[in-house]
Amino acid sequence: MTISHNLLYIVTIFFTLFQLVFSLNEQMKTTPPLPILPLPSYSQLKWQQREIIMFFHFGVNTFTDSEWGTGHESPSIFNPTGLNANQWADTAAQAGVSLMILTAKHHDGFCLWPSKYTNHSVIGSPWKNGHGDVVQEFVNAAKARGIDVGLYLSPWDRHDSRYGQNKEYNEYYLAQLQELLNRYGGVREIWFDGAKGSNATNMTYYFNDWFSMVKELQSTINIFSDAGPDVRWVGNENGYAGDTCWSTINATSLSIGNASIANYINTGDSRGTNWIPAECDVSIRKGWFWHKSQKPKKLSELLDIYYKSVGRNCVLLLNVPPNTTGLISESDVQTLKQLRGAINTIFSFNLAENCHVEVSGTRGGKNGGFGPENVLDDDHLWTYWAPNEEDKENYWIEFKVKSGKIKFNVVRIQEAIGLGQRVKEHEVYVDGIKVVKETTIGYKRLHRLKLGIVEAHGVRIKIVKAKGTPLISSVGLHFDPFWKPKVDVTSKMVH
Ligand code: FUL
Repeated sequence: MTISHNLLYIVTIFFTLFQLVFSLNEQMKTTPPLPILPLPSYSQLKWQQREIIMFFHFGVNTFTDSEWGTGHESPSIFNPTGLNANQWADTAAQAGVSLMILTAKHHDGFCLWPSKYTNHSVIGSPWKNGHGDVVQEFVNAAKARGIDVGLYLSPWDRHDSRYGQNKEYNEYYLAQLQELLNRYGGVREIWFDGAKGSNATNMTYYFNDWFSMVKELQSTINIFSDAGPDVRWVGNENGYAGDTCWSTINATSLSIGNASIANYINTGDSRGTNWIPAECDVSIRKGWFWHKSQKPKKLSELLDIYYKSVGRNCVLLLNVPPNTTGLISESDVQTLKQLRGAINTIFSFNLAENCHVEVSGTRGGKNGGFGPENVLDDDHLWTYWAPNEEDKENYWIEFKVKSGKIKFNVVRIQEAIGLGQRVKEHEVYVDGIKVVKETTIGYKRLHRLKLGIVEAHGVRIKIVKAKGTPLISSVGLHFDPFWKPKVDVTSKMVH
């Protein structure tokens, strides 16, 4: 071989190697950014995506027209002659609900299942001659429709004589927890409230024992209480989360059942080290139990609740109480149908899809896998726009209408919370005019524009402050025909 042959040989090898490295580089995607702790657990992420959960308050109160039973009710008054849990589950399915929670026992102590540890239950009722089990029927109906179940077992018990004696009552309560969590298959949420009898303020609930037992028996369950450990209370029963709402809190210093924590849990804590997102419990009627004299809330009220719960990074726990027949009243069924219909009307169409999307920058450049196209796909968790870290505090994403204008009044923004909740401050501009200046985003933030309906060429979302790089998983521009702002100042907008 001559020298020139050798040279040619070496050049060819170099060229092939170069091509190989180049093509590998082409295929290689940029890595996702590091998470910002704390993170949600697998079960908390599933819970968050449910958006609406249905609550069923049912028991002796249904028959005595009361909210808090005394504990002295005779089981013989519990007689829901037409009870049909399939109708409850059909109502839930129709409302797009994937989890339904039942009051297995409320403060009156009456058990909707035949507990081995008390006679104060369905055993003593004429319903099915004492052979009925509401919890079982509830579970069967839900499972048949692919709906998950949750249970509420009231710690406060106004019937049982052991209440007030710490050891005896905690043993009784734990025994019932074991019955419920062993007997009825998978339970996805368990609901504990901290209420106590005024005559038994010394009663101590052994929450640590209860929580450990629950986790031992049900691996994918979420435990709800004022302060978690998995889901926290939102601090009120109107269904309203704070305008600022972090999924994080510092839980260790919080005591369950103490009203003084209401404000803290309403907004959460940007510096919280525990991921414990909030659930907004509210009833479709005034009371939690069914009362002949009460009617369901209006659609506009329920939509307001939806925007202030789901639209503020929370899950809505909507109570729909069965009546004395054992059915969900037709007026409630119709109201829920309207609510689901309205939510679908508003959110099934995203006007941002008619727009070009521009951004301040993208992690890993155009082909890195973190481009703005990710905010318009169906994955609201694991595909997201990640801005370029260099653009610190000047992150923006803009939607420009391809032709003409878009008409909308709702802006939806979602963070990729699988990597932590990050955004502290954000703003929305419509054709250059600031229309929203708010704080947190979280899993889902919905802004109904105070201006009312706007017609615009472009919308820009600015992330003003965040813990690290913000990760935006979805954006929507929607039209809500049901919403009428109090003052319509559309005419004041300058285009
Ligand atoms: C509270 C209870 O006192 C109410 O009766 C209702 O069950 C509500 C959901 O929780 O703690």
